[in-house]
Amino acid sequence: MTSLRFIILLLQLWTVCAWEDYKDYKVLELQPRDLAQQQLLLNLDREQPQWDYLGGRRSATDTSRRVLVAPQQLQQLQQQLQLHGIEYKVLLEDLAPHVRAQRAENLSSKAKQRTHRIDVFAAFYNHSEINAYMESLVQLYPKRVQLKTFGWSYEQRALKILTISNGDGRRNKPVIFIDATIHAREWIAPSFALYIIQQLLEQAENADLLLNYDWVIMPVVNADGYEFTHSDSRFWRKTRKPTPIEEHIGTDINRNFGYKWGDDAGSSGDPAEEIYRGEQPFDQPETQVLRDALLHYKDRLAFYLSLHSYGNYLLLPWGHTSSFPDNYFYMMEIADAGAMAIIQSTNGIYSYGSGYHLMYPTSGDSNDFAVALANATVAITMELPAGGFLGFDPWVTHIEGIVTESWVGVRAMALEVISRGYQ
Ligand code: 0X9
Ligand code: ZN
Repeated sequence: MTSLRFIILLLQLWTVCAWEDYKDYKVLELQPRDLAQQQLLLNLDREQPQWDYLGGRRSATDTSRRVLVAPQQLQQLQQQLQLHGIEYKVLLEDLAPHVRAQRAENLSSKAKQRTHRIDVFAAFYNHSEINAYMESLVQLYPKRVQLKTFGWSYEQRALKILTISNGDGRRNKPVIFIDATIHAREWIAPSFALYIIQQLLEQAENADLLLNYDWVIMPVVNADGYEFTHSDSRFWRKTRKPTPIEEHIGTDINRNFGYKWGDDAGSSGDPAEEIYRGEQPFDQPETQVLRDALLHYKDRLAFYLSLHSYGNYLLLPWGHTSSFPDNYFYMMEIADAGAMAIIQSTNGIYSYGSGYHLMYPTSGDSNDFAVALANATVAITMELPAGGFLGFDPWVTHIEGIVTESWVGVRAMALEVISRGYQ
């Protein structure tokens, strides 16, 4: 064995050791009977941080909820469900083989690839692969692509933002700004960001999207968390910066923005929770980078789109209050164009409206910040479709279907923004 192969083997062994295998973690499918029970699950989700994602809906037509439960927490959850009369079944007895199979699918699919061009449909890529790919685009399209490191993550990963133009040399066009991977485990989001990049650079039919607008794309905001989902713990959501409580790591970037930060209805001050807002607004370097990037484009931000999963939603501001921004109906028309285009192409159903009303209150999220403090005319948080057992974990074989459908929606929304002219 050559020494290089030996080193690779050691590295592989090391990643296997670090890997959280989710042995005996169960996936429960809950069937709330009515709206009251759905609300109850949302409340339980808030009160009991150990049960992740009780409130999340898979799609408009599916009223069931799925939840990941650690072996030591199963009994307590079952008791709660029985107490409230909520029906459930055990969908998966042990998540470990599923996580293993998905990891194997992804690694073997990547091993087969021979070109430097990222094949979006063939695998999920980690942070360094995505950065390397963006670097290669600068070489390939020197007149159309700019890549800037806007800052570094807590663990010192370069946070890169790509600007795509049509190369006509016109400066300061209005901007369509897209970010992805604020939440680490939402793997379909960076894949979709990469697909959008390829559509804009490689497909001549999309030239209309670049005539009077530049596209600014940040595929991985939460670089440390995302890397951690590849190397250690597939369902990690937050950043990786320690909190004041030693056993709890990470902050939710989407509660860490400094507009209406700190409201208990839409975020948590408890580092144990998945929606922990941090000790101070913007105390996460990743939030600072996204803030600075949005402020950089402040007076030409025609459309801010934040890619998340899951649930098939186009969420508009506000998240922090039940009232609506001044141009809410303008934003609704943009969302309507996206939802209609998707239903016509695949029958996919998206719900759209204010995040507060459609999903749950959020305070300190990027969407509200973009509108309130970075003057975005339109801001939409797009919750892409669910996949896999938990919604965040589509199989590689499902990437193509999800990203091609989503592109139909994003293209239609961008065209709607463009046809109305930047206002
Ligand atoms: O909770 C979040 O941050 C987002 N959902 S996710 O499942 N991807 O975590 C929703 C953000 C919603 N934004 C507004 N309500 N404005
Ligand atoms: Zn998210």
